[in-house]
Amino acid sequence: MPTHNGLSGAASGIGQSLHDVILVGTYQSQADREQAEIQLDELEELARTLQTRVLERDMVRLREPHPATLFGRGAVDRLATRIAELDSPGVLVNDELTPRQQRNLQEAWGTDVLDRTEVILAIFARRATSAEGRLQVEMAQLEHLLPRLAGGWSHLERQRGGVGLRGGPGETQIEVDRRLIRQKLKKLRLRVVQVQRSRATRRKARTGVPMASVALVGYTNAGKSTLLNALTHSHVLADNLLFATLDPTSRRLELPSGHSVILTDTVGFIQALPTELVDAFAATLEEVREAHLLAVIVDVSHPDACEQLSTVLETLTQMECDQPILLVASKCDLVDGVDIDDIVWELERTAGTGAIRISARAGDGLRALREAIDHLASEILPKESDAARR
Ligand SMILES: Nc1nc2c(ncn2[C@@H]2O[C@H](COP(=O)(O)OP(=O)(O)OP(=O)(O)O)[C@@H](O)[C@H]2O)c(=O)[nH]1
Ligand SMILES: [Mg+2]
Repeated sequence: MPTHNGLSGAASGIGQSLHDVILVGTYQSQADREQAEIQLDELEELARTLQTRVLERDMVRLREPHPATLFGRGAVDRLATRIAELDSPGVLVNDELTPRQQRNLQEAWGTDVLDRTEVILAIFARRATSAEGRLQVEMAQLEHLLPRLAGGWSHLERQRGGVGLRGGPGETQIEVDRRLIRQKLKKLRLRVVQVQRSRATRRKARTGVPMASVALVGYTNAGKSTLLNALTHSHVLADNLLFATLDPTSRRLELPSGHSVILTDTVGFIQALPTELVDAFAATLEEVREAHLLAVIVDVSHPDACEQLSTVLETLTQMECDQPILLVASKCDLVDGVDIDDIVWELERTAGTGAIRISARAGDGLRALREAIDHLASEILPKESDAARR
């Protein structure tokens, strides 16, 4: 169906019509099977956030990725049979697929196949409500789609008719789509630059009064928004969903010393965050880059807490963030006293710094957290005000 921007349906949204799905994960050897299962759990969480029904999970041993189909012939055939038995649900693959692999698998299985990046893009598309969020998501989706139109998607070609903005005779739907996407991307980029500028202006206005800024960063679902709410008596959305938060929210946080800081809740990170999203969300992520202090929130009740922390630290390094870090072990109410020491010790070793233990839900540890922020902010602030005076 043609959409408002003249692009054919498949080009304007990813995974819009998925209801039932099966999940397919890969592992290389028995040794990494357990880790692969945990990653597939995450894909299942992503699928749940996307409101699809997971019928089945499948694990394929992959010694070497096949260039044409990712999986070997045997696995492709076996899955084709199972997909037909299940009445052709969509397939979510927990790996990156090249445009060619994706096309071939869709043909072989006769159904929609999404890779992990596309699942995340689809969630962002569903969850983006603000004008800024929608703008960034649209840009990320189109950037992702552009190279995928090159090989010709049969379902795009079928949609030649009915698109109001069709080109001259001989121009295929794919060519029209490609041309429209490029034009649209150009406009979106300009608007994203405008958003970036107005965010920078707002930040500057805030820093007119020297006030330290603290960004809450962490893996998605770590408890950042719940913590912002608990610390500042706010009511931003906190939910057991991945990427509940896409837009940053800033609140003033009063500290024991009487000083205040600006506390900002931000979009969560995830392992292998699609680069399209990192690029498109540059304006939003600028809030993290520009903060004086990063409070890194880690959900200690998650079986993969330590890997999640590593992912967050790596993402921050990629974003060239080198601010001081305050490590916050969150959801401590969910873990037994004995186990928690081991987990926190491991987190501290990974981050190279001590952790504050909290439960935003029970309100535990929040005073200690305020004091720690106070202490770190007081080290930052005098320098800032000196700079402002000069
Ligand atoms: N038991 C318990 N649950 C918590 C705690 N903090 C957060 N949660 C729950 O964890 C889930 C995720 O919390 P959010 O605050 O939305 O997490 P987030 O880091 O903002 O997540 P995204 O915005 O999706 O990246 C929600 O269901 C919260 O109620 C806590 O201290 N204890
Ligand atoms: Mg949140």
